[in-house]
Amino acid sequence: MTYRLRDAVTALVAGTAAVGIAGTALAAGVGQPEHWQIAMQEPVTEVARQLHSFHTELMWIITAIVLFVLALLVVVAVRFNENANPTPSKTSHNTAIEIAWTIVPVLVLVLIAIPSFRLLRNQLIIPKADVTIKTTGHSWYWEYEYPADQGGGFRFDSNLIEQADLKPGQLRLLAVDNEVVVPINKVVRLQITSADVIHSWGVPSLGFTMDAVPGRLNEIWFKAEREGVFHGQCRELCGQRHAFMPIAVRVVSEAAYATWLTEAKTKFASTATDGARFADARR
Ligand SMILES: [Cu+2]
Repeated sequence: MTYRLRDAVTALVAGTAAVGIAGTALAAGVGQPEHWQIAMQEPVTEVARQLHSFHTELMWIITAIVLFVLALLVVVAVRFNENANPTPSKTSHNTAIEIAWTIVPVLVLVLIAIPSFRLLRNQLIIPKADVTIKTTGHSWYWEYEYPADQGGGFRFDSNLIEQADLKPGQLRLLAVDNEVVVPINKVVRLQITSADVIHSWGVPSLGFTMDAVPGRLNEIWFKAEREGVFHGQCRELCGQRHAFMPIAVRVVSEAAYATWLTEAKTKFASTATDGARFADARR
């Protein structure tokens, strides 16, 4: 019994220490997972930072509750076992305690709800967008469309690079042939839908995940504060190749974005004929 108790306490202390560290030093991976990572990937948007601090706050609350319950269990085991307390009390009700153990959890939930709803509001209320992009989930790849009125007017597919074709530096199962390119420090509104089953577009460093549902247009937004490539994956179990439809967002300077737009217009399919295409499809 004693060694089990000691193990439990050791595990709890280690867990608590990990939680503390996870909030700061071991936040690992910029835009990608890393070996032995125990914390979330580094945030590159305000919302992702808020998500992380909310996560850390919750871990402290959970840890306090676990330690409190553990302390109660220890008291019960030590003071009220058969040897220490041969004649048990026949008490079955205590109004004061019953009121307390109803109200205290309610207060804890309210305490959690306030920052939670604040975060949801920040995620769901989309600020005025500088760039709008639409993505469509397909089984099993992502399609991106840059509307003509945003300086785009093209669309392309973003497919996984198979392991045999990886170049040095490209990540297995995360690298794609065509990355979504967005400018740094600009509000990007991403419209998300699906052409077949439910997928989900999510990039941990950006702090967003959103379902891609056929027949529905969902929206998220992000304002990336750092240049680089940020990886994500489909986050809805969507079928056989669910694990093979990664997401790669490349954040670049405004000048580089303008250059990329010009190149992309010649490289990718134009959306100018979409009206005719869909009319054809309906016939
Ligand atoms: Cu999917």
